[in-house]
Formats: sequence, structure tokens, C-alpha cells
Amino acid sequence: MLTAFLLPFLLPVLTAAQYGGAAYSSTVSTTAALAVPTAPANTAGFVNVNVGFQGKLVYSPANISAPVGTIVTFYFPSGLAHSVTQSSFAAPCTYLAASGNTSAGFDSGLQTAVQFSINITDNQPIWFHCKQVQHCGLGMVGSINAPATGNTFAAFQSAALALGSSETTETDNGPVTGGVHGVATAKPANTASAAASATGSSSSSSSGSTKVVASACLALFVAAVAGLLAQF
Ligand SMILES: *[C@@H]1O[C@H](CO)[C@@H](O)[C@H](O)[C@H]1NC(C)=O
Ligand SMILES: *[C@@H]1O[C@H](CO)[C@@H](O)[C@H](O)[C@H]1NC(C)=O
Ligand SMILES: *[C@@H]1O[C@H](CO)[C@@H](O)[C@H](O)[C@H]1NC(C)=O
Ligand SMILES: [Cu+2]
Repeated sequence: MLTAFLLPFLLPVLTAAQYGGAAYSSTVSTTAALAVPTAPANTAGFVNVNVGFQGKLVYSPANISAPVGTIVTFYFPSGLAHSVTQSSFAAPCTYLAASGNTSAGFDSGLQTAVQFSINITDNQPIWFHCKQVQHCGLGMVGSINAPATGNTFAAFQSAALALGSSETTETDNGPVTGGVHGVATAKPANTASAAASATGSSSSSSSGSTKVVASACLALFVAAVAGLLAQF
């Protein structure tokens, strides 16, 4: 089918249209609409990470070093929904499901304007990615305690980029706590209220799933247009 053939090529265009082309440009100009994440400076025992730093498809930093007991907190921007979704070195863009003796990975779910924390439980590597359509295949991945040789962060990101537009689109069923080598002990919390209240409520955001539905509708629309065009 021509539509099925065209869709992988249309998806980057679709995604760019949805989020604005700036996210795909290496030089992002500062505009009023650009949501700037607000990760505070690190303090002892805490590592803070900007998700979608400066509107780009990156975690900053992406190759994180964090000893056992460190709280790694991800700060999400308000504009564009991203996720912090645990995966494996072997399958960078696939959620780490439970198997055998291994428990399931953590997943923030698609979120905006929240913070999400992982407590590091051992010194083994933790691999994660963004489940937003195409983001992982465009290199939006990160690691915690990746080794300096062998299965490095660079190798992990290369593997994600190699998947490219053949990345399988993941469903978003909302946040998943727990994890492997590091655990999320709470669902993402609204950044503003978390900052305002030291008690840290764990209300979750439903905006992510809304955006997935909107994204899916847009994809169907583009597919329909592609189908129409194919008839001429
Ligand atoms: C992180 O986990 C360790 C043990 O698993 C626990 O002792 C520690 O209190 C946790 N840190 C926070 C901030 O919850
Ligand atoms: C689970 O752990 C047990 C005991 O450690 C081991 O015998 C078994 O092979 C493990 N199963 C898997 C699927 O790894
Ligand atoms: C990632 O960070 C580790 C330290 O945690 C370092 O040894 C390694 O060289 C870094 N890898 C890359 C590709 O930056
Ligand atoms: Cu993303």
C-alpha cells in the first residue's frame, strides 16, 4: 500500500508540524513560545536533568553518573510532551517489560511541566528513552552509570539512531513506578506545586494521554491525505 509506504516518510514532517520545526533544528532560536525547563543546580545526593533542553530532543545531561542512593530528578518542559521510559541496552526504544526474575522498568508516561524522580538502587547501568513519536529514533535517550567502554552511552544512542524512523510507536498508559537498578517511588508531580510544597504530592497528569490521542488523530488525517493524493 502506498499509504503504508509513505507514512514513515510523513511522520517526521507530521511530528515537526505538531511541535514546530525548531525541535529538529540544531540551532534553536529563542522565542517566547519556547518552554525552558528549569532543573535546579545539583546538590549533594541529587542530580537534576532537563528534559527537552532548549526545545531539543535531548536529556541534559544524557550520560548521568549517580552513586547508589542518589535521587535523579527529571524536569519536563511545559510545551512538548516527553517521557523518561526505562529500556534496555539491547532495545533502546522499547519499554523494559517484566520478564523472568526482572521487574518492569519505570516510566514517567508522556508528560509536560512535571518532575519525576528515580532513586538509584545499585551501580548497574540504567538505560532510558523518550516514548514520544519518533523521539527515541532521533536520539532522545539517556543513561545512568553507563560504563566507559563496551556498552557506552554513545553506543546506546547510536543503536537508537540506527532504529530511526523504523522505531515502533509505543502506547502510553500513564506513569509506572518501580524500576530496575533505580526506582521511581512516586508518579510525576506537577513542577509548580512540587516547588511550592515540600511535601511533594504525587498527582499525575493526564495531558500526556490526551496528546497521544491528538497525535494519533493527526497521524490518521495525514494517512488519509496521503491516500487521497495517491489516487491522483
Ligand atoms: C533511596 O532508597 C534507599 C534504599 O533503597 C533509601 O534508604 C533512601 O531513603 C531513598 N531515598 C529517598 C530520598 O527516598
Ligand atoms: C530466576 O532466579 C532463579 C534463582 O535465582 C533462577 O534459578 C532462574 O533461572 C531465574 N529465572 C530467570 C528466567 O532468569
Ligand atoms: C559517560 O559517563 C561515564 C561516567 O559515568 C564516562 O566514563 C563515559 O566516558 C561517558 N560516556 C560517554 C559516551 O560520554
Ligand atoms: Cu521526547
